Amino acid sequence: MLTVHHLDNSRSQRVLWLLEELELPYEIKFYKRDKVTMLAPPELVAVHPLGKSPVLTDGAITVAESGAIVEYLVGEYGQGRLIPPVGSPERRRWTYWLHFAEGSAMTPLLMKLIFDRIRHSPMPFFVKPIARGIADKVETSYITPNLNRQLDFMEAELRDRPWFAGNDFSAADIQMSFPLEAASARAGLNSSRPKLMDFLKRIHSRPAYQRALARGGKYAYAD
Ligand SMILES: N[C@@H](CCC(=O)N[C@@H](CS)C(=O)NCC(=O)O)C(=O)O
Repeated sequence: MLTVHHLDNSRSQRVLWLLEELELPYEIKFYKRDKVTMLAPPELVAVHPLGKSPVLTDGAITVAESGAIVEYLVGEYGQGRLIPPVGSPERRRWTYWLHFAEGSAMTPLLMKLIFDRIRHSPMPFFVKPIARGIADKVETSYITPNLNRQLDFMEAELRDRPWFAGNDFSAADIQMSFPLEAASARAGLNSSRPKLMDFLKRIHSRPAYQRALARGGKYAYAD
C-alpha cells in the first residue's frame, strides 16, 4: 500500500493530487504543524531523518523529496502517463520544470516568507528598525528582483505552450503548482501575469485536484 505522510498546508498536497491523477489507491497518515513554529511534529522524523513532508512509503521503500516522489510514482506506477517520451523536447522540459520548482522557484519564496516573519516578529523596540532595515535590504536587493525575473520567465514559457512540458498536462505541472500557488498567496503573483493565473485556474478545476483537496484537508501554502 502506498502511504503519504502528509503535513497540513504543505507540499504533500501535490503528492495526493498526483496519486488522484494516476487513480492509484493510497492511504494518508496525517501530521499537524506546531501552531506557533509551523514546524512538522517530531513523529515525522521516525519516517525520515529530516522530518519534512512529503514522504511516501511503499511497503519497505521510503521516498522523500517531492520531485523524487513524483519520479518514483510516475516511473513505478504511471505506465507512461503524465511523463513525455524519453528523448523528446517535452521530456527535457518536463525534467527541467520538475527540478526548477524546488531547486529555483522555492528559494526566493521561502526567503520572502522568512524575512516577512522577521519583520513582524515581536522584538525589543530598539532592535525593530535594524531588523526591518535588514529585511528591506534583502527584499529589494535579492528577493524581489529574483521573484520577478522567475515569474516573468514562467509567464513567457506559458505563452508558448499551455502546460510547462508542452501541449499535454503532466506531472511537471503538478510539481510547479506549489511555487505558483505560494507566489499568488503571498508574493504578488496576480492578473498582471495572466498566463500563470490561468494556469492556476485550470489546475484548480481538475477533478483530481479537487479530490486530493477533499482527502488532504485544509491547504494554505504555508512554506
Ligand atoms: N524540497 C522539499 C521540501 C520539504 C519541506 O520543506 N516541507 C515542508 C512542508 S511544505 C515541511 O515539512 N515543513 C515543516 C518543517 O520544516 O518542519 C520537498 O519538496 O519535499
